[in-house]
Amino acid sequence: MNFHPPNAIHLHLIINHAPVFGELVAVGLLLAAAVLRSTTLLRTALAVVVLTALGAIPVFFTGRAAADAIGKVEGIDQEAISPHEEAAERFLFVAGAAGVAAVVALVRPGRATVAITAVLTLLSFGLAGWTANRGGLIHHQELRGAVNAQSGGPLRWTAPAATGSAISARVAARKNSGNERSVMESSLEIGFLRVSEKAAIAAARTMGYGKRKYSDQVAVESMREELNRLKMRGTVVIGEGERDKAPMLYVGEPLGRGWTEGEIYPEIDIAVDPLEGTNLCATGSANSIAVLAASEKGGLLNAPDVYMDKIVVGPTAAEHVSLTASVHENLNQIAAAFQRDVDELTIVVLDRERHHDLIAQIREAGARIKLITDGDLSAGIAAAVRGTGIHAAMGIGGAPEGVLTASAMRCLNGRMQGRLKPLEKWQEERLRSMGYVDAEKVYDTAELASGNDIIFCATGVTDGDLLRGVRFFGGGIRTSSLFMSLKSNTIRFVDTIHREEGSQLAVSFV
Ligand code: VTB
Repeated sequence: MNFHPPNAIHLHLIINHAPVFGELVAVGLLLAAAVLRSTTLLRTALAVVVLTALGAIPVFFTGRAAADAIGKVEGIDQEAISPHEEAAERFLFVAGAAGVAAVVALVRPGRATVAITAVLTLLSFGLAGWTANRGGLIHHQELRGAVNAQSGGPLRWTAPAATGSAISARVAARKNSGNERSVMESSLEIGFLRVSEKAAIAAARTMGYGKRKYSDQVAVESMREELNRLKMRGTVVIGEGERDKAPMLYVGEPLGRGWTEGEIYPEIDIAVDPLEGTNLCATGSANSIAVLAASEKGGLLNAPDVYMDKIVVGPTAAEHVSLTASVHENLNQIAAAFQRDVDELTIVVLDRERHHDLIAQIREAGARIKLITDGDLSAGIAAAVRGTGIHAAMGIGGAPEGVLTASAMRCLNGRMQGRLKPLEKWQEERLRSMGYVDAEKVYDTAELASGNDIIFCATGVTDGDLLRGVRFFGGGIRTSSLFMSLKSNTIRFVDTIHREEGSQLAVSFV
């Protein structure tokens, strides 16, 4: 069992009910004294009013410290804190006045002093209740997270904050500056964009070195570092391999600040390909990209690291293809969907020996072929975007990249179908050991990427069909990314200029 020393938030949560309770008792005693005409009860009531006013002071200070601590937790609804603080401030003022009046009434009992005390006490009671009500609107989960962030331990008890205070200037300051910044910072989505941008920049610095492993390694390191900065409890579901084989971004690796800072951050599954097309980057060839997809827990298939037979098309032909149909049939269907002849289609295929038959069939059907040395993921994305001149990607590539492609298809309304293909003996065994027994099963887009809240992000490393590569120039770097969110239904082509600190660089339109 862990013990964590109480911090300001703990203390505030523990004592914040006292003023409400004190005012309630005082009102009850005042009423009873009036009904029973009892001086003893009246003096007791006045003493309770004084004690309650005094008791409000520590609540005031712990409340202020708690507000400061919560303010450090990004993502919290700051809007909910300020009304609580303002209400608490008013309560403290009136409760203090009631306390002073009660002291006067105790020292010089008289109708007027008792009446003034009674009115102020009733008002205090109302304000205490209102303050508690406003405090209850501060989201408990976030409060819990703030406590964890402060003391490193979980807080089970989540009573609503009641009284607490801060001066108006602090409230105004938070309203004017803090809110906007924290909303910006809490945006996880934009954080993912930074991850792929940084990985792409790291890899691009090694372009043409002829060292594909090194290019991959720098992209992995950069991606991992940036992912660990994000406010999430992320878990890698598609990564660089199994734990014993990959030191970084291995399947199952926890990523993000949520693992140390508490439960307020969302649980997220992450699929990464820090450098898709390592050879392309190593040789300075087109279409290498840095990629990641994220979703709510369970939203991305944890695909085994084997091969996958794939067909990828965009929305135009999404309803017209099937991996179980022949190549001929699929091409005819795609052509019909695009309202053109088969010989006006361009199909991307990885230039591999295993595709000998596929290539022959496509040629026989009459479609044009773009053979690529690597990178069927970026080819798949290009196929789903009109204007790239690519109408489909077909053939056998990596299964993990298939999940990433499917994530992109979910965001672009495209379609991807895949069938797991063990090309080597160990892959067959691996599939069997993981429970994949149906060798013919065709996985559709939504089976590969089933999430409702999918983010897909790709940044060009080298120039490509869809994205420009990273460009370096004195004082800055420019990146080109595709950044999509299924939930917000947005597809963004993001052109970012990363200016070096102190750089006076003029921004160019192109
Ligand atoms: C590569 C790579 C692809 O699949 O081809 C790989 O370029 C597997 O194929 O982009 P090989 O083992 O024959 O190289 C991808 O990584 C993705 O599917």
